[in-house]
Amino acid sequence: MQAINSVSPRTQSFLEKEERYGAHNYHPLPVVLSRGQGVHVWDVDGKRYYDFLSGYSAINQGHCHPRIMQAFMEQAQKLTLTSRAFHNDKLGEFAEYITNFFGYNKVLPMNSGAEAVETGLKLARKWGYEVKGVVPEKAKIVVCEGNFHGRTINIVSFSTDTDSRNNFGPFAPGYDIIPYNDIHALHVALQDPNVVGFLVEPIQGEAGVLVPDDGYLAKAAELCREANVLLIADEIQTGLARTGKMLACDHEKVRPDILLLGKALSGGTMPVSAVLADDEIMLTIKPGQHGSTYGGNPLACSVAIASLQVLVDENMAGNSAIQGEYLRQSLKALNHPHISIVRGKGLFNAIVIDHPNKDAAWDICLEMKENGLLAKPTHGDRIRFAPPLLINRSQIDECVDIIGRSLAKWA
Ligand code: IF1
Repeated sequence: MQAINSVSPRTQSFLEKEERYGAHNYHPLPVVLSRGQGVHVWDVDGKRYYDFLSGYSAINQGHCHPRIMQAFMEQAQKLTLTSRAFHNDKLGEFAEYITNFFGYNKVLPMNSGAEAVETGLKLARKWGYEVKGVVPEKAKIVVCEGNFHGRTINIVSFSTDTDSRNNFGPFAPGYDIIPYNDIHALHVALQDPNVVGFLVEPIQGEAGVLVPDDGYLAKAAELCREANVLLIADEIQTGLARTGKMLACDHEKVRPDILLLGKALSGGTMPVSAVLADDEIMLTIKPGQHGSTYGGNPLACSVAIASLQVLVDENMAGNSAIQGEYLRQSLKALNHPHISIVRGKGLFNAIVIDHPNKDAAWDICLEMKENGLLAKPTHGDRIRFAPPLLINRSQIDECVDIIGRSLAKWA
């Protein structure tokens, strides 16, 4: 069945310009957004939508949060970039704030998520050689099948997704890929004395919100500790209240040795990422050995402090837990024959569409767009539902109604 796909001439003109002049590295829904506030976005024709992607969880605090905007604007008028060749009056304040917030000795600020991941991997190797005493050039990092950690050549070197890798080789060595959610496989991999780190997403996002078994992360942390291997948690998507706790690791009281944050660290205003670790690890990197022009810039630092403070002051983790549970219950109550799975934690959720038409998930997303809700399919048959964390119960009711109506003709 073909979903309605009405696109105004105005929208069409934006689509054509992007298509003509922009690289074709994405396949977006045909909607052109020009405004956002809280849980809503508006397109160029003035139509309002619920945002159920939240910029891949960068907009946890909601679009254009007033306090984050205020921090952004105040700092933007004073000082935006010094480079790390000089000090600025915000970096120390941010470093103190975020290390106290998460309980680590030190922070290393970067920009994109991929840069935070690269930093974590470099730290693990340096620690491996200089503290653990691994033979030069032999360090190995264990990663999981179905991972998503970014798009650099090094990171796609250990991706298992064909699209991410195809014709981008040669790839970087030094990675051992094991199945996700498989403690035995981890146990076996950790027997190799050259392993310095285990890089893992507490919940796999790109894979379609794959929640591992209860206890997986805690057990993995224990095995890493026993093997003297660093647990590197990629909380770039799962962190910052998305799953109903400040960190997804908090569900199992796990404290990673290296914590990677990004996305919502800036409330969606600009790329801000951070790597947190204790001195034994962080101080292996000396002046001149790693960095970035924009990392730790005063604008990013001011925005990051506000973004974290808003999460706490508005109890977004608590709301994420409550509304997430309610959303999953309500989706299950739809009892739809083509929704085979509803899964997630907090407001990090996905449904799996079971339908003979392999474009069904895409067509359902087009239908939901017509009805005022934006979500994006992944891996063909999965649709992520991850609204901003300030969504309330009556808005969830409205959204589930939209989802139900959009699915109606597929029954
Ligand atoms: C794209 C997915 C989400 C991430 C984790 C690191 C990064 C990401 C766990 C890198 C980024 C993105 C990037 C975005 C699509 C997206 C995504 F579907 F591909 F998997 F969110 F679910 N670690 N995730 O999820 O962060 O360098 O992008 O700042 O279009 O590539 P980045």
